[in-house]
Amino acid sequence: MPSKLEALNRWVDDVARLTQPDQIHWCDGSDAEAAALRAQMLADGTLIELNQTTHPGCTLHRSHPSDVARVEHLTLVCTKNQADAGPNNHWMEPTQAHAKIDALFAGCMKGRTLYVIPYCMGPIDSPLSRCGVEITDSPYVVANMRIMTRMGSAALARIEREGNFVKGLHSTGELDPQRRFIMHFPEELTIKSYGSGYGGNALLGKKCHALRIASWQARTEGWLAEHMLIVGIENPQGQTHYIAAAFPSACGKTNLAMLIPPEGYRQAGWKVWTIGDDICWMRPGADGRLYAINPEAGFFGVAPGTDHGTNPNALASIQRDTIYTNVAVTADLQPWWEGLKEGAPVTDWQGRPYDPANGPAAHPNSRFTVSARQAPSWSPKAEDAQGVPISAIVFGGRRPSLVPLVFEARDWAHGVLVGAAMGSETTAAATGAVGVMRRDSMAMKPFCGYNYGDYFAHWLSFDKAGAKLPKIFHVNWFRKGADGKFLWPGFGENLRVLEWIIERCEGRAGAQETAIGLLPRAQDLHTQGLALREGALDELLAIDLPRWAAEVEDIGRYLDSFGEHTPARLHAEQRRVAAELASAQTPQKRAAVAS
Ligand code: OXD
Ligand code: MN
Repeated sequence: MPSKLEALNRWVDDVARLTQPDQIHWCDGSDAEAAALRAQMLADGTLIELNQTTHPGCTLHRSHPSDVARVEHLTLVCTKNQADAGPNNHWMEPTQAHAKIDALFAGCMKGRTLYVIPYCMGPIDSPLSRCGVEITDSPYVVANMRIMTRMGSAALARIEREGNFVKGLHSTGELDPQRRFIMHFPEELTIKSYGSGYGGNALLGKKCHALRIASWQARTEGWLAEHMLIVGIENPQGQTHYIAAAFPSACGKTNLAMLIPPEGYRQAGWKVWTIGDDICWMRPGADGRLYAINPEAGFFGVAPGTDHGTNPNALASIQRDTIYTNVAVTADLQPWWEGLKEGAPVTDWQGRPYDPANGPAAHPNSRFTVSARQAPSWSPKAEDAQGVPISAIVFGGRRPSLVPLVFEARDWAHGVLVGAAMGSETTAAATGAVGVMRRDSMAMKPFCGYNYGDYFAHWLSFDKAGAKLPKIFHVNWFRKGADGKFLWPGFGENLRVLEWIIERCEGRAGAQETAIGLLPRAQDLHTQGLALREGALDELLAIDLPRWAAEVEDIGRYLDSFGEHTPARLHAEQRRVAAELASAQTPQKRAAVAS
């Protein structure tokens, strides 16, 4: 028997009976296995070898042009009761959903190999980690899962020891958008994904397991599975604070996780340590603090925009042993994308001679898959079985107007409201219109595996006796001036905002109380050596009271959309902020402020 775990063998047998593969391969995660798969994919054109002198070990995969992003409208959460999935998810009744997708799986692996991938999300020996098994007919998925997770024999041994695992069944099928579904059955800890080879739809350890299924598991087990980067900021005194930050897809999580301090900060001894760039699992420790692990072992990052100026650490990480997907290539087969200052594209992401009339050379959601250990800023603490203690939680989105550069929530309940109210412009990480403002609570809109109202209640439940919770902040790197240009330079300079956040956590930095939370005054931020336009900082820290009142009213309507699932505590918090805004706008208050 391939595994000592009867339930696992039985499931693999059942799937093989349904999908009828020519062969079954149990992945051990070894170098020899990876080399053999790579050779096979190079031979059949699934992978193209890039320039091995400049980019040793790097390959390129071109996906089907209709299969380049997550498909939220085809992603379903299938719970017995629709209310448990909530209005934030597309839903189908489980029996009907299994029947629908199993009909697609029937016979789909004829002529193909069925790969069994045992994997562990998180350090292999961590009590916070959870395991799964993905069955797929895509060797590209196997190669990516080997980078993104702890995959192979050690994971299988843990699964056999624990006796339970998340089941993920995937087939690329015909890559037909009409025959594509990404289904989740949280009550059965099961995922079924058909018809897409794209990362978020096909690497089932990532969004499907580590967020949608894990958020459900986390609710029942008392922890949090979040769409957050984890970064360690070491000050010149050698103390490191860990920050977990939630931003929607393609809003700079990878850049923030790998930030390079501005020159003056570097000279003073500031260092930045990367734990994770996309997913964070957090659990209260014995001392009441929240401890976090990155369940992933690699980065599946957005390539366009990555350059020496924006993210030198990411660029350094992807010079070797990287799988590129849907980037363009130069004449000498080096990977290329918009925003990369060196080289020029000759072949676009679809393999056509590059012609600007066809649009960008690299797909806007083209990606690199690389081991986290290759980042110069990688922290060995990423392997710590106990996780790292979180000092601050940061929420943020793309808000061209209204939302200031940074503010602090008064307390945990206010912070949960701030996270729930998060909004952002949509990006190319999912199919659909780009640049449309939508609410994306805790950046989990596409990833929360259950009713958002219940999720807000779960967040609130951490505020209990003995808890030493992180402070919660909101940032906005994307604020624009009247000329349409960004007011804040972003990237490495964001450390100045993180510094204020850390000093607030240590009780050292000043702030002013406002109706929406605590804001730094200009003198509370260190702006030495920062070239900001005249008046930019005032604009970045200003609060437009009437527009904020309208925003908070809209947040109230949004909370109502989850009906009785929205906790009363959150409604109360929204009403409190609305009342503070109303009183801040009264003439008496204005006079008091002016005097
Ligand atoms: C991702 C996403 O790939 O959020 O991380 O889409
Ligand atoms: Mn993401």
